[in-house]
Amino acid sequence: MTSARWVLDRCADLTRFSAGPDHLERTYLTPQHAAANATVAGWMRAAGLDTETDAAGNLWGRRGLGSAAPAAFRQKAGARGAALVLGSHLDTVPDAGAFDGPLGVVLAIAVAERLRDAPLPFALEVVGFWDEEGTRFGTALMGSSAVAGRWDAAWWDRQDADGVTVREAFERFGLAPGRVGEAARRPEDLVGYLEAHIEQGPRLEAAGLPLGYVTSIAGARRFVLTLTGEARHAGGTPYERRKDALAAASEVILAAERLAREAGALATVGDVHVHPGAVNVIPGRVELTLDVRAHDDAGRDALVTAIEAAGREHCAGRGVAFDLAETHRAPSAVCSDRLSRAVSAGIRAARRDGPGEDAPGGAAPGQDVPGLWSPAGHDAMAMAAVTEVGMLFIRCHDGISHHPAESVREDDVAAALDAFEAAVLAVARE
Ligand code: HGY
Ligand code: MN
Ligand code: MN
Ligand code: MN
Repeated sequence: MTSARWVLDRCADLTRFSAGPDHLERTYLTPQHAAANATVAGWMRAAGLDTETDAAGNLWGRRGLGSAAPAAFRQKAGARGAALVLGSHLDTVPDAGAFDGPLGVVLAIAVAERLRDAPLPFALEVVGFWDEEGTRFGTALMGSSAVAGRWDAAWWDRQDADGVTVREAFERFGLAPGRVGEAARRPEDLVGYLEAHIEQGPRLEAAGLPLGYVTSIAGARRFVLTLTGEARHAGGTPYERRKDALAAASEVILAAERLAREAGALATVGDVHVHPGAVNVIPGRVELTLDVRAHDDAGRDALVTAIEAAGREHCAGRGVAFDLAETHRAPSAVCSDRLSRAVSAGIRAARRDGPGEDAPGGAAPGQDVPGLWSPAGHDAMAMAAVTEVGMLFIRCHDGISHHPAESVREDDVAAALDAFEAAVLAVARE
């Protein structure tokens, strides 16, 4: 259970926990969540970890300081044994690939097994977060936000497509909403958080590199735009009398794309619902989802403002009302220099060129190891609110992700295993 093949096979195993037989979709507080937790917990226990599900439904495997740890380590780790946490998420987007999230969790379990008898000056924990994607309830990072002590009470009333609220879903899953605060960790309990994840973009492949470290992570802002015109007869209504919500929406979508390109940022309309949706009725109302992200929060927020202004202008020109409701806002996060050094040292060790001599945990990040900005969001963004975070990026084929064709090379996963293990040891050497 410490090989790349084992890791890839477990990621394949997890694809059986899905809402449907013909596509992969595994979401928060569903039967698939419970089944995946049970299976992954078995792998964690086989790696010598004690397992538990926390008050937000996240799965944890924990190895205490262990009797092998010298007394000095106990002192350094503190009474409870401050923990280095390794992990990622177990939930998926609809029609997902097998590696976005699960690869980071399973790889962390394999590294815990490799380090099973290593005397570490901290407790080692592996976490499988839930609801990183926000697929079921339309807001994301709920599991890791609970751990970071950032649970938002407004989430309780969010509903899924069947009208089930987060509160009801908690209760049906066997969790007590009133106890969600018990999932929160204190900064003093944590040595840091390390996450291995596929890049979900083409840069490592274009550079011919298997691994990189992450410098910072873009925080997305997400909205539901509601455009309200008038449903009318598709034949009897002349154009000058129309208030076509879908025609207005098409102008808003293209304006968002144009403004994002000009800003060097990203805006995506991922879902559109048209009412009433009949072929012979002019669309009276359209709902669009909008995801906006940029290299920094100021750039992102400026783009949101510009898209909103363009949306209001296009809609006004067609007599269509424009409404924008924010559903998610994640702060961009910066990976710490300390943990980026550890990840960089790990990448060097995996290349067999060993950590640099000049600084603990290896040469400064970026000297000979690629540091990449992540336009994709990760649980590390939420965890950055409570501890230092570092990320290891793994090349993925053609940058494909959020798609069934998502794939990674076995040799890259082998390198990632070596790098992640070496990164943990670099933190231990500090
Ligand atoms: O949307 C994202 O960036 C991440 O995959 N949740
Ligand atoms: Mn994702
Ligand atoms: Mn992910
Ligand atoms: Mn839909």
